[in-house]
Amino acid sequence: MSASTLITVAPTGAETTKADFPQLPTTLEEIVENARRCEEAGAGLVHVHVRDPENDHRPTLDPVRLRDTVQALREATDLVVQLSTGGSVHDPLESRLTVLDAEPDSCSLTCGTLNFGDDVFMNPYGFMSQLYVQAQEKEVVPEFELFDLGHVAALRRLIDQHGLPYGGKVHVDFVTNVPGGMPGTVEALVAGVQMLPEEVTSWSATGIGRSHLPIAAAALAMGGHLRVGMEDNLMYARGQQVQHNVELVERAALLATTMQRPPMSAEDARTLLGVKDRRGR
Ligand code: KMH
Ligand code: ZN
Repeated sequence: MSASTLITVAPTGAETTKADFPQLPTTLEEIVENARRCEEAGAGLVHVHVRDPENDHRPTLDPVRLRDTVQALREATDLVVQLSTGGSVHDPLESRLTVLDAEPDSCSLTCGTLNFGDDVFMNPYGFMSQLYVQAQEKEVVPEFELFDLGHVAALRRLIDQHGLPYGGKVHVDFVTNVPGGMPGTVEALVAGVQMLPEEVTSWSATGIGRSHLPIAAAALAMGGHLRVGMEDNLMYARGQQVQHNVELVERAALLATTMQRPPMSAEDARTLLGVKDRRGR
């Protein structure tokens, strides 16, 4: 069991609108300010979805915005910068394959298609495979997003077909409680962890909505790492909205410290995940 805890913050996501939730960080300045404060509070990695303030703060995969965001986060923090290749359910696969051109440290790589509420989040095997090889070639460390148990089997297939990712480490993240994916229960998480390929070197978990805290507690107890943030959970407690991502990171850090597995630094997160140092400082 790792002696410390990687806390990932997913500050924005692609689903919540700025109109519905004005405190959601969507501008470059807001995302950088959130990342900086979350790093101070114990986060080691930031999982980024970019929005377009000139288009109602909707999700965008615009290459210039992606690159500017990576650079700004790299200048302002030491966090591992992970770009989402999942984007929004409306993003075409071809656009999602251009995300790595922005040269992030890490990228998400979802290991299968699933129903996503009333939508479908498309991740056919050929797409996953292309993304996996692209990440190897561009020396970007993938984080495998597992929304369902079948996704664990698909990860096995990717490793068998293409070998280990760049850096030699295999980090996965269980995203539980999406309507259409695995439930946010301890039983489902245990089943997923038991199925992990032996090549997996670390895993984290998040629970969408009200499963946020139970999944965090279970992950800590099982030796896993944590992902928190407004992408996954907008409520701090019953009737109390999250006002800033730092609240969720602070609570995760407290929980992890109480469990004798305090938050790891961004530097240690880089080592854990085997990312290439692109900071050039
Ligand atoms: N927005 C979801 C459809 C990822 O970032 O790779 C996909 C998602 C996963 O958030
Ligand atoms: Zn995401």
